[in-house]
Amino acid sequence: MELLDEISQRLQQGMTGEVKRLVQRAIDEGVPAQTIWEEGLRSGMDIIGEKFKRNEVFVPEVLRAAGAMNQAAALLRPLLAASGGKAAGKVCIGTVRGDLHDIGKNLVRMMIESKGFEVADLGVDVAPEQFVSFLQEHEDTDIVCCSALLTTTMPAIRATIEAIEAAGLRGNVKVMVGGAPVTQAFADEVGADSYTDDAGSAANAAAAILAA
Ligand code: B1M
Repeated sequence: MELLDEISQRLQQGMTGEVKRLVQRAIDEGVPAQTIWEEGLRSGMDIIGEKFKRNEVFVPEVLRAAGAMNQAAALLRPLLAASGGKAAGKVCIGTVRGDLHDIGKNLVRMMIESKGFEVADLGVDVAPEQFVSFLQEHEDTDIVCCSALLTTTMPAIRATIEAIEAAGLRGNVKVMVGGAPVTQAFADEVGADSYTDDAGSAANAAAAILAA
C-alpha cells in the first residue's frame, strides 16, 4: 500500500501509534510535510467525516481518528511552520451561554481543525460578551461557530449574533451555527451565515466560506 494511503487508512482505524510511525517514516523519506498533511492525515479525516454523516461510523470512531490526527499532526507542525505553511483560516467555537453540552462541539472543532484551520475553543456556557471580547482581541478571526443543544439555549445564539453586531464586528466575521435543536429556518431567522447538522458538514462549510 502506498505510504500516504496507508497513513489515511490507519488514521480512519484510529491507530494512533501506527499513524505516528508512518508519518515519521514519510518525513524521513523526504515527503513534503504539506503532502503528508493533505494526502495522508486530512484525506483520512475527510473520509471519516463523510462516513459519520452517512451513519457508517459513530462518535467513538471519530474521536479515535481525531486523536490519531492530532498526535500525528504534532510531528508535522514544526515542519509546516518552517515551510511557511499557513492556517487555512481562523475560527473560534463555543457552546453558547447556559449550555454545558460539548461532545458535538468538540467533534465540530476537530473536523474543522482537520481542514487545516486554527481553532480557538472557548468552551461551554460562553456568554455573548465572551465571544465579543475574543473577537476584539483576535481581529483576524474569520468564523465564529456557535453550538447549542438545548431549545432553551437557542436564544443565546441570537443574543451572540446581536452582541457581535452591536460591537460593530459583524462585517468582519462569518457566523456558523448548529446543534441538535437548531434548524436552517432558525439560522435564517437569526441571520447566521451557515447552518449545518453534523461535524463533517460544518468543516466543509467552513472551508467553503473561506474559499468564497
Ligand atoms: Co443533555 N439534553 N441535558 N446532557 N443530553 C439532551 C440534549 C436532550 C435532548 C436529552 C433528552 O431530553 N432527550 C435534552 C434537551 C431537550 C431540549 O432542549 N429539547 C437534554 C437536557 C434536557 C439536559 C439537561 C437540562 C438535563 C437536566 O439537567 N434536567 C441538562 C442541561 C445542562 C446544561 O447544558 N445546562 C443536560 C445535561 C447533560 C449532561 C451534562 C449529562 C450530558 C452532556 C455531557 C457533555 O456534553 N459533556 C448530556 C448529554 C450527553 C445529552 C445527550 C444524551 C447526548 C448529547 C450528545 O453529546 N450527543 C442528549 C440526548 C441525545 O442527543 N440523545 C441530551 C452526541 C453529539 C455528537 O451530538 O451534540 O447533537 P450533538 O452534535 C452533533 C450535531 O448536533 C452537530 O454536529 C455534532 C456532530 O455531528 N453540531 C453542530 C453540534 N454543534 C454544532 C455546531 C455547528 C454545526 C453542527 O456549527 C457551528
